[in-house]
Amino acid sequence: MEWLARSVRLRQEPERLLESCRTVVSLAYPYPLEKSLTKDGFSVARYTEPQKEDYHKRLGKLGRGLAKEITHEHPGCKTRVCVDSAPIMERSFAYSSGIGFLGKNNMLIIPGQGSYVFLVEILTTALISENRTKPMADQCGLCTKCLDACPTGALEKPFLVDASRCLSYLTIEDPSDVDRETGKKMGKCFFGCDICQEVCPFNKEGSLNRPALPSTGEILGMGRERFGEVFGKTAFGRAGLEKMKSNIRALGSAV
Ligand code: B12
Ligand code: SF4
Ligand code: SF4
Repeated sequence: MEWLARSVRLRQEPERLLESCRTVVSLAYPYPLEKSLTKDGFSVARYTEPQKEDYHKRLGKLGRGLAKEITHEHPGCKTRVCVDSAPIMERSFAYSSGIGFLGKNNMLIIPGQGSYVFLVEILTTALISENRTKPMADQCGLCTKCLDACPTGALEKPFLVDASRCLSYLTIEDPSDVDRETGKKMGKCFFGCDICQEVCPFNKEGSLNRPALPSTGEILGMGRERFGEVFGKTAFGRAGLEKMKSNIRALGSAV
């Protein structure tokens, strides 16, 4: 992920994304605790919400609706909406805006809500200064559950994720196949990883899992056209059919 290192400065300077930017409005949008399962009991990360359109598009639309309200209140101002789509450090801005604290698992955690939230920013040239809250103090205390539970050791130490070992990177972003050793660490989940959030006491327990996906066998048998029909508009569309198939093959359990 060299692109990440190359854009660190840009990520901290929103005025490079929107000239004369004076305010960053940070928003968090929750997604369900429920885990989506395949008919044969395998799972995917919760953020994927496979019944819905990819969150980048969905939340982009919502964000642009809010941006219009800002323009209405501050005529002539410019706005830009970012949802995981622009080089901006979303968690840092969310933290600075006081909507949550950063957990040792690197996630933005909102006490009472947890970390299963997407982050969205509205950059604007308008100066909006009402209701500014202070950054929230760390609430992890002595807990190290996420560090202890990470199956690959990607969570090397508090606040540091080594992307090259993170199952989320390996099963979504990395174009190469997941090796069998890593596959064994994936448990039942073949797309993304929620382990360092599942163990976190700030995320409520007891959600029902729902069988919302075709079986792994059916996915393995899909052609491009069928994949497009079933998953084309979802978060899986970005990774593509071949990556999903390769992840399924890598699972430690016999599929
Ligand atoms: C690249 C990326 C990844 C890479 C991570 C690479 C890396 N090492 O950061 C990979 C593919 C591994 C990944 C995985 C996941 N990601 Co991701 N990812 C991003 C992305 C696009 C950029 C992150 C980035 O800039 N990283 C660089 C580092 C330097 O910055 P950082 O992540 O913000 O983390 C730093 C801060 O926490 C920082 N810090 C900053 N200020 C402060 C202040 C204090 C006081 C402290 C203590 C710390 C602190 O310490 C960290 C440095 O190590 C963001 C969207 C965005 N544009 O920000 C989404 C984003 C961070 N991901 C998100 C999600 C949901 C995930 C997954 C949960 C997906 C999944 N279920 O599989 C996992 C979780 C892994 C984990 N534990 O972090 C959400 C997080 C929402 C939230 N509640 O925090 C984001 C914000 C996308 C979104 N718009 O919703 N992701
Ligand atoms: S998402 Fe999974 S692999 Fe990545 S840091 Fe968290 S527990 Fe470790
Ligand atoms: S599991 Fe514990 S240490 Fe990790 S983020 Fe949650 S409260 Fe913090």
